[in-house]
Amino acid sequence: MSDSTNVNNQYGADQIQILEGLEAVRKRPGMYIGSTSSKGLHHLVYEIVDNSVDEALAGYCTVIDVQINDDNSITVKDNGRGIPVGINHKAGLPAVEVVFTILHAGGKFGGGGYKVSGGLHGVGASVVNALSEWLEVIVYREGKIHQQRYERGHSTGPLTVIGECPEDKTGTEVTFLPDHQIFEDTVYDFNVLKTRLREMAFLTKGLKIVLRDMRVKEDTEDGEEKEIKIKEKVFHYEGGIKEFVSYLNKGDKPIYEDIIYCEGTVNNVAVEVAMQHNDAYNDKCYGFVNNINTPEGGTHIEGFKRAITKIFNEYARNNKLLKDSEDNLSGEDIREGLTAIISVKIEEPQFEGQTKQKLGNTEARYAVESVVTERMRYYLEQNPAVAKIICEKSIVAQRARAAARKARDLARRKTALEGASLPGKLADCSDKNPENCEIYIVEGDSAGGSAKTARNRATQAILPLRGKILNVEKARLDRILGNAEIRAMITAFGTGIHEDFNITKLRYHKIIIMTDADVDGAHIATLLLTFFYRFMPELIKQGYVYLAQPPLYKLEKNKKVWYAYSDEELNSILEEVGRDQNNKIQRYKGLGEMDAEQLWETTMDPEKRILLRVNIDEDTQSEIDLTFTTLMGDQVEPRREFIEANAKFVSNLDI
Ligand code: TSJ
Repeated sequence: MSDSTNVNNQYGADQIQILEGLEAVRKRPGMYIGSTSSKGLHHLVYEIVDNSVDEALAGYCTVIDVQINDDNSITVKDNGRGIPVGINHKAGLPAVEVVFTILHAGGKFGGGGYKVSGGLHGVGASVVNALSEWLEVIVYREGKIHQQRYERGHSTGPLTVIGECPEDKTGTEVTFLPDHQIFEDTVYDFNVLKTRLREMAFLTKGLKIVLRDMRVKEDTEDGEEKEIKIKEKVFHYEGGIKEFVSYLNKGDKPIYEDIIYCEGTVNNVAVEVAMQHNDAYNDKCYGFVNNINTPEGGTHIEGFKRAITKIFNEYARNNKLLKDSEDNLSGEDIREGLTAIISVKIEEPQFEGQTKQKLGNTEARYAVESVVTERMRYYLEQNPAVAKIICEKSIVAQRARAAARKARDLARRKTALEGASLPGKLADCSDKNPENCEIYIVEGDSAGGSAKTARNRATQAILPLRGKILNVEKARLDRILGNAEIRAMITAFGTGIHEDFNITKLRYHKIIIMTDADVDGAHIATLLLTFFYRFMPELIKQGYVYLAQPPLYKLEKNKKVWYAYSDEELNSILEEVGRDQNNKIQRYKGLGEMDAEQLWETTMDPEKRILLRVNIDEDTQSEIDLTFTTLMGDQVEPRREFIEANAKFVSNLDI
């Protein structure tokens, strides 16, 4: 290999061209990383890590270490071969410099394997470099340690040998500080990185990914004390997507022990599928293309669905589990309670659909269908007990679905007949323009009563809900549609559900969940969110759903009143007014303890109230699905964890 320090003479006309390329990235960062919000900020990390994952897929890297440093810079280190340092003749620069300074020059420098970063913004290391205040790369290769530094995309000097290392120590280490001139927010969220890196580890079996947070936490309690609490997570799954499936099924009861696994390559499309049924009713089939989630599905998912529908019908017929007179099982019947990961690796993925998250390649459909058909047929022959359990569950699902269809037809006809007949418990508002209108879904009749008295009758409707809300994760459609509280919500909203859903018929542009500020209240709120998420996801996606924030404390002093929505706020109010004996502090245990006037003042008055808007980040879709099911499942522990972590669904303070 050539001496990598000897590149000074290479700086010339080419370099100017290159820098112009990266200036384009700084001018329109959104074009390259989607956005300059927190999402884009985190994307920088994935963009770098993808390169190390490629090296792992090529068979040369076993460990990737990701560290959030104290200044919110990120270090990604792998034990791969090290980015080549020899001169790339086309650019006249060391290959590593080309990687960081030429747009679209990520990834391949010979050698086979798939380029993983095939997603929407898979544009590589040069984009990260362009959007970083500074970036440093260190390459361990051929017994030497090579280093180069860049500032806002410009190298500050040539690639330099800064030391020696054992011949067998190889790898790449990159540290970058996202540019505060570009990003609105430059603070990394450990949990966001954790979710994606865990997913990557599941999708690349055997690869170990470590995530560490080195940021100093200031201990505000004691004022002066600074303390370092190093958070570290290690993701390493020898079972790969099989372990992903059991992780996703954590909150549910599997109905058989195996995780069924199929693997194969057809026409250069590598297919890997893992699946298991649990006793729930929803279907959780997640597709990945080159390790990137495809929330909109696509040909790989279609191939999977076709294969299992065909194979299970064939098996059920051949083994007389399904009589000749009976209808075929539908795909939905077979997928009831199914958790599956469908992962394909493909050379040139084509993404389509509104958000470019749907796989379009037809060869992926064929590859998944053939691999799954062949392997699954064999598996069922070898495991008749499991085959029978799945067929029987599907047959029950088929019958339930027929009953549900009847119930739904009935419900549909009823709404048609009754026209706009609204639920009796609803105190509707008089304004008929949905943009002005809001509906409060209130836990309990007594709080509902206060809310009805307190409200602004023109624009605020109140729907009190009684008792427990049905857990839609644990019930079939016929029961869900038979539930009075759920029917009341559906008719009040006016949108219909599922395939009948029509957002333009929504009667209120704010749907506000108002529950007690305690664990039970949080649970009820989550049951409601789950219902919306499963049956009317557009309500959440388009930002119509809110959580009301009732106060926790009322403080009275000298006939003046303060409300506090958190312990911190109570303390700061006390600091201000003085901590005297005659302070009267009331802790609200529930909405019911407030009279109408207080409820209006603290929670319902649009001028003063605090609302939290509920939203879903498309990137964390599978995580949210998991969290909903974890919460709603049978196990108690994950449920508690969720309630504590509930805040993560909800952002966007809307005051
Ligand atoms: F994105 C990046 F460039 F910044 C980056 C690349 C960041 C990190 C942390 C690691 C990497 C990276 C690249 N790790 N491993 C590699 N491997 C190669 O670039 C490589 C090495 C050898 C050969 C070969 O054919 O000999 C080919 C390649 C692509």
